[in-house]
Amino acid sequence: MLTVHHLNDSRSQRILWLLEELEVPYEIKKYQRLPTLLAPPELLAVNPLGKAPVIVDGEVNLAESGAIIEYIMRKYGKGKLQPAEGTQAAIDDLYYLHYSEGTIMPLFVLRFICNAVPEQSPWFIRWLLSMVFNQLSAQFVDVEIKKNIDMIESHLSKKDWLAGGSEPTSADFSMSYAMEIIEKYKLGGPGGASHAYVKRMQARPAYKRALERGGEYTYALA
Ligand SMILES: N[C@@H](CCC(=O)N[C@@H](CS)C(=O)NCC(=O)O)C(=O)O
Repeated sequence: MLTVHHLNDSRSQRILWLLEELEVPYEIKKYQRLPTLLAPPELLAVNPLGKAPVIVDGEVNLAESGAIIEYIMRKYGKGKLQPAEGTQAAIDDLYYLHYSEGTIMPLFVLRFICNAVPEQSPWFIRWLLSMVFNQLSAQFVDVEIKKNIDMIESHLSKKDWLAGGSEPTSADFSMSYAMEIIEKYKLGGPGGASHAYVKRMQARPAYKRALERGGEYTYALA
C-alpha cells in the first residue's frame, strides 16, 4: 500500500487531501516538527533531503509535492479530477501545479526567514538585524508577494477552482498550502476570492477526512 511520510503542519497535507479525493487507500507515517520547526532527523532515512512530503509506493520513493501529485494522478487518477487535454483549463492546471513550489512558496519561505533571523539572533544585535531584514523584506519580498496575491485574487474572482471546473484538480492540491498561508495571515484582504476559495476547499468531505487522518494542522481555519 502507498505510504505518505507526513509532517505535522506541512505541505504533506496536500497529498492526504488528494488521496482522499481519489479514494486511494494509503497509510501514513507521521513525523513531528522539532521546536526549531525543522523536520526530525528520522525523515532523512526516507529521503536524502529529509523533508515532507515523501511517498513510498512499492519500489517507488518520491519526494517533491508537484512530482508526487503528478505521479498519483497518472497512476491512480483514472481521468478523475483532470481537465480535458487541449483546453485552457489544462493550461491553468499545469501553470498552478508548478507555480506553487516554483514561485509563491519560495517567497513565503523568504519572508519567514526575514522574520526568523532577527528573532533568533543575540539580543544586542537584534534591533539592527530587525531594521535590516524588515527593510529587505519590505523592499524586495513583500512587493513580490503582493503582486502574486493580486494575480491569484484576480484569477479566482472568475473561478471556483484554479483550473475553472466544478471540482479541484492538481493545481488546487498543489496550491492548497499556499492558499491556506494567505488565509491564515490575512494576506488576501477581507472578503477576497482567496478566502472564499479556502472555505470551499476546507468544506469538502475529502479535505475533512484528510484532516482527521493527518492530525495537527493549524491552517484549517476558514
Ligand atoms: N518543494 C518541496 C518542499 C519540501 C519542504 O520544504 N517541506 C517542508 C514542510 S512544509 C519541510 O519538510 N520542512 C522541514 C525542514 O525543512 O526540515 C515540496 O514541495 O515537497
